[in-house]
Amino acid sequence: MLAAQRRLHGAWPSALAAPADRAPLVTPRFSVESALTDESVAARLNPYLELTRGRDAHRLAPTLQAAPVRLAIGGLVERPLVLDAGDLRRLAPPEERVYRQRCVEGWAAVVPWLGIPLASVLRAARPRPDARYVRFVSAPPQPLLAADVVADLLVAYEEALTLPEAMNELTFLATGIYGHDLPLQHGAPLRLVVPWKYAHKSVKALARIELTATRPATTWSALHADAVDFTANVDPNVPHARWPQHSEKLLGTGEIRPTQPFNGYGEWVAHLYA
Ligand SMILES: Nc1nc2c(c(=O)[nH]1)N[C@H]1C(S)=C(S)[C@@H](COP(=O)(O)O)O[C@H]1N2
Ligand SMILES: [Mo]
Repeated sequence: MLAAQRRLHGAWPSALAAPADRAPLVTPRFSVESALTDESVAARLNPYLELTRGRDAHRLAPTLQAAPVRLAIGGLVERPLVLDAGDLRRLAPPEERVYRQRCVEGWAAVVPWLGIPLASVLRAARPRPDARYVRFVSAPPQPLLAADVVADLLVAYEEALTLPEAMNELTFLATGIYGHDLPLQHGAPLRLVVPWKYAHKSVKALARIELTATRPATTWSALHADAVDFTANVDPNVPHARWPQHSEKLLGTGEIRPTQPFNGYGEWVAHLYA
């Protein structure tokens, strides 16, 4: 599996590709037991509330253009930053990470991301001692739709983590997927990936990060009366009103498998909640 992953995404033409076009580091300690989800399947079931109320963001992708990477980090930091792709590349070597993905609606996938740890960006901004939460805000590509359709869509999507969650080595900023830059429906040009949490925490088209002292409001809980709690850790033992959580269905193969606590990442994150 590992050797196959290495070959799969050898040279990576992407926003984060090193000048000499070196392959990204593969991060084997996070590798996953099951096969990658077929890319054509993963790229066709994409909740994206700024673009559509359906799951079909890929249909809109051809009519949209992703902005270049531009990430602002502010709030309770010593050093507010605005970073482009070159800045991110200088902060940390790009890595390829194969992560499990789990949506609260019950589907799961296994996806290879390219990016850098979020912690390297946060450290560069130097969080102040009073910072306790990290807020993430999207700036999606503007849909070229009729005004009455647009009125029903979100202008921006917001999520948040605690600072220790955001600093965890698993928390990832991705510019690429399956060996190329992110397509629009997966969150171009830059997205958050938090693999031990339900995927609504993983903000697409991430543009702004703000460190705060109090817990920020989040889009998912504002929209859904039956939303999971703020933490939104994948947990088979916490039932959900609408979707069973003890098992999950893999995209593509349709395999039903048991849901794992922390989506299988307890080794890295269980201590955060002990
Ligand atoms: N900006 C933004 N990010 C978002 C969403 C969204 O609506 N807008 N949906 C979330 C949800 S509910 C899921 S399941 C994942 C899906 O990511 P994927 O389409 O790359 O699989 O994106 C998350 N990130
Ligand atoms: Mo989701």
